[in-house]
Amino acid sequence: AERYNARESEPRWQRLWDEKAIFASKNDDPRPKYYVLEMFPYPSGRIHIGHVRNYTLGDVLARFMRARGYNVLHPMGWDAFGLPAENAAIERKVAPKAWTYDNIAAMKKQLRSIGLSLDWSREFATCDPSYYKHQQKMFLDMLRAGLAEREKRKLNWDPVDMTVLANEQVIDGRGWRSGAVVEQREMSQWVFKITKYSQELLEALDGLDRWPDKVRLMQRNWIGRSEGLLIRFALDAATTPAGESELKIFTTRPDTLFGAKFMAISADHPLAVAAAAKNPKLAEFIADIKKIGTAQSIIDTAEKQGFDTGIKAVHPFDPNWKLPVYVANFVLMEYGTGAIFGCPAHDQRDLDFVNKYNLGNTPVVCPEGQDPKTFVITDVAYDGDGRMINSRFLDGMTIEAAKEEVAKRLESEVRGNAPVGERQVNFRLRDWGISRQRYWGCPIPVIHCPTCDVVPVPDDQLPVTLPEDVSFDKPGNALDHHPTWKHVTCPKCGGKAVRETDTMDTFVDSSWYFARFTDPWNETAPTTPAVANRMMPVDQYIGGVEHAILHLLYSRFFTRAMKATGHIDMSEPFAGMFTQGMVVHETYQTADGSWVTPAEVKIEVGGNGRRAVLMATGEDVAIGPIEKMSKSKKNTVDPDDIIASYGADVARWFMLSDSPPDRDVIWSDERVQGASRFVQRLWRLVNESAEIAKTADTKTAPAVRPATFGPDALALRKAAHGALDKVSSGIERLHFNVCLAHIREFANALSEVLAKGDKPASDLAPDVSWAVKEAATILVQLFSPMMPHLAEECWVVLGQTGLVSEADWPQIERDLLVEDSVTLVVQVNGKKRGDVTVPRAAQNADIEAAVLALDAVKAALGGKPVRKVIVVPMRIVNVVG
Ligand code: ANZ
Ligand code: ZN
Repeated sequence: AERYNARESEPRWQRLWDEKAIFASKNDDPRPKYYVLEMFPYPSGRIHIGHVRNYTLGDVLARFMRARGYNVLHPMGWDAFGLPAENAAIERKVAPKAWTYDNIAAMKKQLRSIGLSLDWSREFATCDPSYYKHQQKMFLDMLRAGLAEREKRKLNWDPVDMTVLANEQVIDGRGWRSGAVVEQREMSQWVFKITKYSQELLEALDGLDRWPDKVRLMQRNWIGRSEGLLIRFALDAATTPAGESELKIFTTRPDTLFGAKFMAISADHPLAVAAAAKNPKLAEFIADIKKIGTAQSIIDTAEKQGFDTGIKAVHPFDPNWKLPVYVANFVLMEYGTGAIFGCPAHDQRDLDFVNKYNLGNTPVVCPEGQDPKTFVITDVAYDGDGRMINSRFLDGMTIEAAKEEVAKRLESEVRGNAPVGERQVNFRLRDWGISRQRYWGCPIPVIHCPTCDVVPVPDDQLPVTLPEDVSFDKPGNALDHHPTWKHVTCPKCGGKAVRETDTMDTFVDSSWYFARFTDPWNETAPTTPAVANRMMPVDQYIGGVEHAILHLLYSRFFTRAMKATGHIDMSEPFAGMFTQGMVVHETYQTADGSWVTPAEVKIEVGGNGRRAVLMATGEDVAIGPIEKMSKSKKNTVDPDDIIASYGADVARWFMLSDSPPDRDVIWSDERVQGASRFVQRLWRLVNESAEIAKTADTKTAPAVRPATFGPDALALRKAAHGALDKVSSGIERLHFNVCLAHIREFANALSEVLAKGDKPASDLAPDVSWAVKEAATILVQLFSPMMPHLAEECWVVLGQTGLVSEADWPQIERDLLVEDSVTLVVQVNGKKRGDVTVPRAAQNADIEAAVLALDAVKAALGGKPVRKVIVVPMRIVNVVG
């Protein structure tokens, strides 16, 4: 046969699949559904190799489940709002809309070239008014249901992108996109009340047993539930500004109360503000520490600093015990009550603090086996288990018992009508601020009226569409600068009013697109609940671990909000979640330090290992570490180039074969070439098999299955059905690299049969010819999810009708999976001496003979005669001497 020509074949099959629309799924299909979804792309302009991996993983599963008889839903769309479109408008003077849709067209063409089994009939972009119209409707539903609110709060302001960011979007104190140091500003904004579901979002994680543990753990930590005690400390009147009389703190360690050395409050705490009003030095200190920002990570790493306000707090168990109140840079206003008591012996931050200000420490928990008299803390706080010491009535108790005792006593102690202590559960999770001061996003459908305040846009006036005649001459929000767009009449009173010019965080767009895919044709509602309830949840969602918190948590919340407002009847959108690894590559750097792309470099393998040479000049380049592909290090490969030189199937096969899907895969040209050679090998193998099968059909063997199979045919059939079994269960578990190894092994077994002796193929026994055709057919079906184009071409060669993409998955003949031989344990006088492997059908006499011939048995008998041999079928042989 001629070489397989992917460049000619791949587009041809892609066109045919398209014309026949074989991947379109129907909502009234009576078969069980299976919903496979990969995180939809942002239309940046080009597909990168990470996308190819992501979509290939999903495609293998989709094709497999389709062959298994499921009504597979495998849609694709575009996460199309966002800042880059505005940046393009500023830099290149193209309209964000035109830029976005051009990119979509280009990327769609690229996606098609990968041969994905996608249902394009459901495609949409989140910037389509026909999509965001429903998002606006749901916003209004959520407003009515109390799940959306307007709130004034201190916000993270990104001074470069000129927008507010959610806490989740601030990484190490910087904007997740711009990298600029984030500032704090007090502003009004719209929030989604995700905290109403804190407990539920946490608990339901237990049921998501097809999610990676690490993702569930990250969500758990993000939600951050802690059980503790709220304690009202009285303030010593003589030292306290007028109007203030107590300080409320939140602690998870009430057991450590007798180790308290100081109190600390946030710079934003009202008591700090009151004290600063009378103390300019304190005011100056507060202004200073506010400069570093209040992001958690900054606070965790910054040096602990405090300022003694002079105020004293009274210990709740001892009216004569006064504790100094500091303003400290490591206490956050946003958590708990914005105030703490510090117990330095058992909290590292507190210890660093007292060591700096010479406040001392008293250990109150002593580790088991340690003498309390010699137990001292110097630089390292002890946060482990132990017994209470130096703690009056708590002494000798466990931590748990002491916590309980303190809680009980303070709960029942009343000061001024209220208990001094109160048990409380706190969550780190904050409500989701969704207002963005940006043009290219979904408009928030409300109107601000000077008389009526906030007025929702009436349903029949949706969508509120974005104006297209916008200018980006000034920084900030182009919607706000638009001459006419925001000026409207109030729907309630008819007076002059203005539209909300903030748009929604683009994470809102991606929080429900999976539900929209179930019926994107519905013009009047976001979903058709009966359809959404049948097609959801997504059975297998696949995407990067970078979305483990934000996108996945928002989607879980939004699905609950849709449930509360009647758009769907379930809480969890993703039954199965898979986080794929990245595609990584070596880096190359010339002597002058500039990065060069893999395409410019030739790798030479010689005696001294691998060497990289710049092809243009012949100069040596340094091989740097393997890193995530990035533009800055130029270590990227372009999917278009790969597909043009090797074909999509090779790229798919390589990425599936080289490492488990959840790990990083190292892109290597050498190994891609290996995959390419394997494609040609399969092609030859199938062609040779087809030749034999032809002979079998027409000359020596009947087309029907032979009644019996000889040992050679049987061995091949066992290899085929064994591979079928292993690959089938492997795909279900996304163990693709293992599946590919089984396919290779099976291809080898088939090759060996074809290569046996130098007999012409027509001389193969009829049962063997029949088995060869069966094996080749199974082989093609096994690799068809991974290399669908090659598989279609091979399907034709094998004389099969229809498309392999539409064929049913082969039936496994289970009796072929039974092993031929059994291994029995051999004992002499009850003691194990070894084992013996015999044919499954062996008679006892044969087994006895085999056992007695074993050297280990002879040695154990030491020349003594054998009295008896007992065979326990399939398990043990005991020789009695
Ligand atoms: C006394 C104490 C003693 C504490 C001890 C810890 C160890 P989680 O588990 O994260 O909820 N804390 C409370 N509010 C805070 C705030 N706004 N900013 C900074 N820290 C704050 O942490 C609860 C613990 O974090 C609380 O328990 C409090 O310190 C501190 F040996 O109280 B603890
Ligand atoms: Zn009005």
